[in-house]
Amino acid sequence: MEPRPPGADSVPSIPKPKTYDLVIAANRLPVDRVVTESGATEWRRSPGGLVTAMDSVMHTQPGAWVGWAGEPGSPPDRFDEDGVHLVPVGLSAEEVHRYYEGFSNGTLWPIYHDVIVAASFHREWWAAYQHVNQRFAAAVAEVAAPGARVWIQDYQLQLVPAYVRTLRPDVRIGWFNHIPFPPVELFAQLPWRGPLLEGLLGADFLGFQRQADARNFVRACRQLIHAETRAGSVTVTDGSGRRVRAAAIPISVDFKGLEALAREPSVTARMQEIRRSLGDPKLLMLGVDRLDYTKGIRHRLKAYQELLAEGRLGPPEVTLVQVATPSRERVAAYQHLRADVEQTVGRINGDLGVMGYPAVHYLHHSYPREEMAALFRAADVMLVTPLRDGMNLVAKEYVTCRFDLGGALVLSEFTGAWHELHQAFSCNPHDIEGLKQTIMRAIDTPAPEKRRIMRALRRRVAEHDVQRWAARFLAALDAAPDRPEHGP
Ligand code: ADQ
Repeated sequence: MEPRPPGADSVPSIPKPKTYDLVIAANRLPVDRVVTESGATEWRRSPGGLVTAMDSVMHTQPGAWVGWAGEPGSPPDRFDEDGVHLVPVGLSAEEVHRYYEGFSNGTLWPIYHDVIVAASFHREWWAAYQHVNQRFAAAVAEVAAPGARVWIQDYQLQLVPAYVRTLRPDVRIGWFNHIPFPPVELFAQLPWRGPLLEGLLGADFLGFQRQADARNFVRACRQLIHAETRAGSVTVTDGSGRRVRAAAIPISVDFKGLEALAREPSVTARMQEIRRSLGDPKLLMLGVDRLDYTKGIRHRLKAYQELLAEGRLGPPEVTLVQVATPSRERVAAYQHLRADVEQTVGRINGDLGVMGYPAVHYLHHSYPREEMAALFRAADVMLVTPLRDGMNLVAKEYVTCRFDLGGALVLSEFTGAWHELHQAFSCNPHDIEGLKQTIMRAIDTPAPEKRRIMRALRRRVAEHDVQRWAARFLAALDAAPDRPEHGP
């Protein structure tokens, strides 16, 4: 036996990174970097449904979250925040342009939303998408404990499931699509349709907002890569016989938390102040959206404009508040949309406003949750009119805040939310005449009937909240693995 070198026992080993039984991967980390008044940098939790949902599953077991910190350049070191281990993934400015603004939001987003605007195809965007997805997968592989559950989010990371499987065949991989999955006729336009499907098939379980989305995915696998499929599952084409499950698990909101916030006396006071500051209108209508061409803001404004022009509605009795959160401001289609919406608002106010009472109050800001809750409570009619939307959480947030059973929800048939909230005042936003009639019906329906509708809508959201969504997803992921050596 070789003599051991002196001091061998005391040679320090390089510490391995800590690993976690649950790893989330999402395009963004759940925090934003803020610079305080003293010039110090700190991280603040970005409030959002996904963060709340993950709180509910991470309080029993510590988890890690892999994502981009939101600014180009080298990433900050890993750190812990509110009991979650955050693993920043770095993106160069060029990658932000090609992977995020380009492939994710200029190629995939339009194709997955019915090509409301034309999609752009660029090979260098696709190359960047692949590289960035590989980097996310490497970060996941490094922090996942043996046999961990890995939950990948959304359309920006569709190749991550297969990359992770190659690096870490021991982990269990789930992916959830927050946006629609398009019909095969549209998906087939993508020059990289095969690799995208193969990327997703690296998962054990794929979750979608609607059954129709899961069906579209299964059909795309059958028609475009000739995979063997059954209702709700696809057999991968690598000859292993492994089956991947695909099912609908619709996302929701934190019903209890948001309702408690809406009941706060400060929110009630703010709600009254909002109505007063708008001149105490008899009827307040509200739209709240990211400024995105999928949200049907132009169609909504057109219907409203015609109702005003026909004298069926008008200020000072009636007003519309349209809150439009700034979004993807470096993408051309979003710049055009903003210019168009702002011009239309200007025209409506110029033609149809009265002194001191604009017909539309347009706000291009992001607001804290308290302000949103106050706005929802103040609104007599909530207009949710997307042309296509995976779910639309605004619809669910509105009914959550209406514990008084007041208000009326106008909801587009083309949202995932409509499949759960079909008692709402349904509309097809492409049909401007029909949309006008629906708005008038939402206004004119007697209060007792509106209360009955609101009670039914609230019951649905209360029973299917975001905590239940996360628990259902993870239960489906645990049940999913279907390896030939273990499976039937
Ligand atoms: P989004 O397209 O961003 O999400 P949505 O579901 O409506 O759409 O969620 C927007 C969120 O931002 C809501 O929580 C809303 O309250 C908030 N918000 C909007 N405007 C705001 C403002 N001015 N200030 C502060 N907050 C504001 C994607 C899909 C959706 C899917 C979600 C979740 O496109 O279809 O419902 O993911 O899966």
